[in-house]
Amino acid sequence: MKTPLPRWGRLSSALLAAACGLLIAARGHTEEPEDRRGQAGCPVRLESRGRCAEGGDCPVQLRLPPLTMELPQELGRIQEVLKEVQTLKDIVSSLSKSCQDCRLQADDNRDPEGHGDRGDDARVQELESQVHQLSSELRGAKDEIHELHGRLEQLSLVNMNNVENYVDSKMANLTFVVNSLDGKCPSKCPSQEEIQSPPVQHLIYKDCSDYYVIGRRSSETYRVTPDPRNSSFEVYCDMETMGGGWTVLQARLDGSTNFTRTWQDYKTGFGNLRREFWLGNDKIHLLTKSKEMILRIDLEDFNGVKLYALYDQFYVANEFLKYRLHIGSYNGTAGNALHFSKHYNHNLKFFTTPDRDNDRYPSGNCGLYYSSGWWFDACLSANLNGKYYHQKYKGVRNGIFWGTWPGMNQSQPGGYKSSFKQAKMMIRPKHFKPKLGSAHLSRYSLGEP
Ligand SMILES: *[C@@H]1O[C@H](CO)[C@@H](O)[C@H](O)[C@H]1NC(C)=O
Ligand SMILES: *[C@@H]1O[C@H](CO)[C@@H](O)[C@H](O)[C@H]1NC(C)=O
Ligand SMILES: *[C@@H]1O[C@H](CO)[C@@H](O)[C@H](O)[C@H]1NC(C)=O
Ligand SMILES: *[C@@H]1O[C@H](CO)[C@@H](O)[C@H](O)[C@H]1NC(C)=O
Ligand SMILES: *[C@@H]1O[C@H](CO)[C@@H](O)[C@H](O)[C@H]1NC(C)=O
Ligand SMILES: [Ca+2]
Repeated sequence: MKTPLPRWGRLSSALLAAACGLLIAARGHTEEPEDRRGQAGCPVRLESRGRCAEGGDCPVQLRLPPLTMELPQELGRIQEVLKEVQTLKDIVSSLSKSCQDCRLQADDNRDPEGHGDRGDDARVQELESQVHQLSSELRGAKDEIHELHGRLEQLSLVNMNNVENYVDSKMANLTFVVNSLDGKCPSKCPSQEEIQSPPVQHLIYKDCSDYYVIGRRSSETYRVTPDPRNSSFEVYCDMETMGGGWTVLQARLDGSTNFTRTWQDYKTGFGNLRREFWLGNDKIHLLTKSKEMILRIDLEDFNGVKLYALYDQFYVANEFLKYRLHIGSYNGTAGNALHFSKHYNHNLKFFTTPDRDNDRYPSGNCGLYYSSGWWFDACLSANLNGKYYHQKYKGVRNGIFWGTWPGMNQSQPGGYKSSFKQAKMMIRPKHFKPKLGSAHLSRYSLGEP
């Protein structure tokens, strides 16, 4: 005999969603953060289903929670890195050859002492061997990844980022070595022009704090190069808040920029750096990779209340890892809405946009429902990219939202939702020390030993 399975697909997803408390996006009136207290994660469930046969035998369904694992697919990236190493090695050997050619020329029309040239030659060989060593270290990194592959159960995203950073720092070092080789050739070498070598970067401002350090104190746009292998780009620097040196990632102040955008828009950034904008996930990734960063969020509501949140660590992974968010511990006055509770936690979540669903809500797209790109959970206790409302509003809570704001918890389901006048996200190196009161620096002690 055959038990019919009517509408199981739909029924099961509804049950699963209910069991996991994931109905937030589907039902506007259940979206308050505190509605979720007391619910554990989605456990393994055994439940009866369908009509019981005579004699009490009932069909039973075993449900396992979905399992998601991050596989170290940077393996593909490593191949690219090794290719890049080969290219760099080729550059080194052609540079080395051109230096030798050039030395012969130089011997013809210069003083016979020529110690410098011999020194350069030795230097080239030394650098070449360094390059070889580095490339074998890169192979070591590859092995390391293979080993990590074998220990998947212990693998967290943070580990992967460490490996990525390790490889990246080796690459940066290698690039640096090759760049310095570029300046070692005797100056009259004619073939030097033909050699395609990376430009030597003399002054690199990785983020706003580097401009602060050289004495720039006005809040405006500056050009930064967080990673010398990528092109530089403009950022807005806040040189006033809490000592200054902040690179602004996001700003809302008047609703002039639409934040309901595609994955591609959030990737490259949009808006006006002097008003409202999203800097762009690729740039945010490079900035947070170049130095250990802290995050500051400033918020102001329409009653003039201004509060802030500080996170002592902030890292956004690359596009391959879906710009996963990593935040450290909280301090501040606005409350820890990015990590509100076990079930409302934006930390370690992927980026989701209306056209790219990477959230933890199984039956829909939080980005579509809440009209923005964000590191959605299932779905949110904070969303600074929501719509800009000029006053309180009703309906779906798709405005700029910070769940720990004073009075936020009192709003009734279906009632008015509060809105924000200003929001700003910015980062600064963790070990940055603002110079407080630099007046004494201009005083020199003259005459005293
Ligand atoms: C490159 O690596 C070598 C050895 O690992 C180290 O001594 C050197 O300081 C590094 N250079 C840069 C620019 O990081
Ligand atoms: C913002 O952009 C979205 C998607 O293009 C569009 O549907 C929406 O109407 C826009 N909102 C405003 C206020 O222009
Ligand atoms: C940096 O370079 C990588 C690889 O070429 C590219 O995918 C990425 O978009 C670049 N990032 C920026 C901010 O230009
Ligand atoms: C939070 O910040 C304040 C002000 O900077 C500081 O005094 C305090 O020690 C910080 N608390 C923690 C837990 O870091
Ligand atoms: C809202 O939160 C505040 C402080 O977090 C608390 O004192 C108050 O009782 C809460 N109100 C409701 C209705 O839960
Ligand atoms: Ca989803």
